[in-house]
Amino acid sequence: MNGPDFVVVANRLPVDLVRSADGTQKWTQSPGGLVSALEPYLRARQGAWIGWPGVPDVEVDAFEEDGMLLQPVPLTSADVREYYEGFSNATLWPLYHDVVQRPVFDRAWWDSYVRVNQRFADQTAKVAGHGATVWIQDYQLQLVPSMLREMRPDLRIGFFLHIPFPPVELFMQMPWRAEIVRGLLGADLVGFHRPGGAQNFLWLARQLLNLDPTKAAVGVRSRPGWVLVDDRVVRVGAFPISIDSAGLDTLSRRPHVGRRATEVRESLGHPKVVMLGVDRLDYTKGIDLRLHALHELLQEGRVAPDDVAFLQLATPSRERVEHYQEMRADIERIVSRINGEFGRVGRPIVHYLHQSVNRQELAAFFRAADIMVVTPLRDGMNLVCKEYVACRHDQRGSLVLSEFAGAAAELTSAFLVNPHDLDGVKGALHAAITLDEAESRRRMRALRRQVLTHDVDRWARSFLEALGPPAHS
Ligand code: GDG
Repeated sequence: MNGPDFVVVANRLPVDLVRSADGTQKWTQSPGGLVSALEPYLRARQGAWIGWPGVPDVEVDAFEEDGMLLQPVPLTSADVREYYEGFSNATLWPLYHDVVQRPVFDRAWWDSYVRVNQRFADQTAKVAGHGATVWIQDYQLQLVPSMLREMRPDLRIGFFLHIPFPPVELFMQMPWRAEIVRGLLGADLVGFHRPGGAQNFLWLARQLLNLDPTKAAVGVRSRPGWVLVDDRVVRVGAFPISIDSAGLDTLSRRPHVGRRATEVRESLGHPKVVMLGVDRLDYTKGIDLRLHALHELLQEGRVAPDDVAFLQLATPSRERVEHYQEMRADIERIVSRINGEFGRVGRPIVHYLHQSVNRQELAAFFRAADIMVVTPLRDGMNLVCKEYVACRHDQRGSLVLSEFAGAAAELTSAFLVNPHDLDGVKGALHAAITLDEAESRRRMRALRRQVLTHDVDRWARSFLEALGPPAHS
């Protein structure tokens, strides 16, 4: 029998291996937008998902779940340290996010990145059926397309980058810049969130590899650029990702979510205005600067302490990477400063949760919030702002959104801010607080039109259509 016809390759499997204290292990679902978007394709075409199970130093066999083959790729503790925490999260992540932190260029980490990418490519080459479509995800696996093509020229290979692709001046700092561009060009289609990323990449193909890519402007889900590599056409396009908009809309309408939203507002002390931030605790997300903006508004008396509560959910993330430890301390310091100066007994201003909550609770937070504050210094897309909009079927609530999130290009009815401009952020928060209801509804209606008609299924469909039918059909 031929193997799977549609293969997703990602750093993580859609399930996590969890080990209990007694040594037993079990799989738990780690549902994310990507899994639900790709599930229909995985089911319709004998599908497989290749990825790391999330625990180092274990060998686990492939297994089937709901008609999909899950193929674990093992990582040792050293791989996790060097390939994942090192090269992926302390080199590529800061470099691609405009050098918000200084990227570390470590040769041993690069070697590990190459080795682990080869391991993913080897597993994929073994699993994929003849002529199958393989969709490789994200910055951890940028060398897999060319490694895989080398072994399996029969495959149709797509690659999608979930984080921003940086300006060329920044990318040029990378010691292994040509290797990465060559790695990506193993794909038939390389996808980015924004046309700018695609254009930067095409420019680098010329500059670093002496190729002759197209120069015309790349469209959104249309007019991809292309470049000829060894007589092969590689297309390069923009495919902005989204969320399961209808699913969240339905969840947010459930009575228990509404009741919980009311309870949350009560627990926050019934303020006039509830502000909300939801992020992985990451230095790109600008959590500290939104708190600084709030702090100054309180200091200046433009916002009264009794009128406002700020709920900040900061999900633990990459806790062993040093940059993340420093940033956590900074954020926690500003939270206590605000509460120390402006809180009262039983009534803090900032309610800070360093934990994750389930989807229903998150939907209740979205429904409870008058103002959603999303201020990343750089973000490939940012799904949280779209999730907030999808949950506001009551057409209430305002969104304050950084211009440097990919989503800003689509959510133009938000209060768009430059997160580096603290006065601008304060102005936008103040404007959102004092906005009249008719204008607020007008903006939310426009945001909902965009989010409900551009969902994650449209993203997956547009990418896979551009990638074309399986190579064997
Ligand atoms: C990368 C890119 C791009 C967060 N806390 C909880 C929770 N979340 C969910 C959110 C949202 C997701 O995590 C975060 O997605 P973002 O897009 O905001 O950010 P990254 O994790 O950095 O994602 C980004 C994305 O890839 C997709 O391409 O948009 O630019 O950086 O869905 O809701 N979910 C639950 N509990 C939590 O505590 N259930």
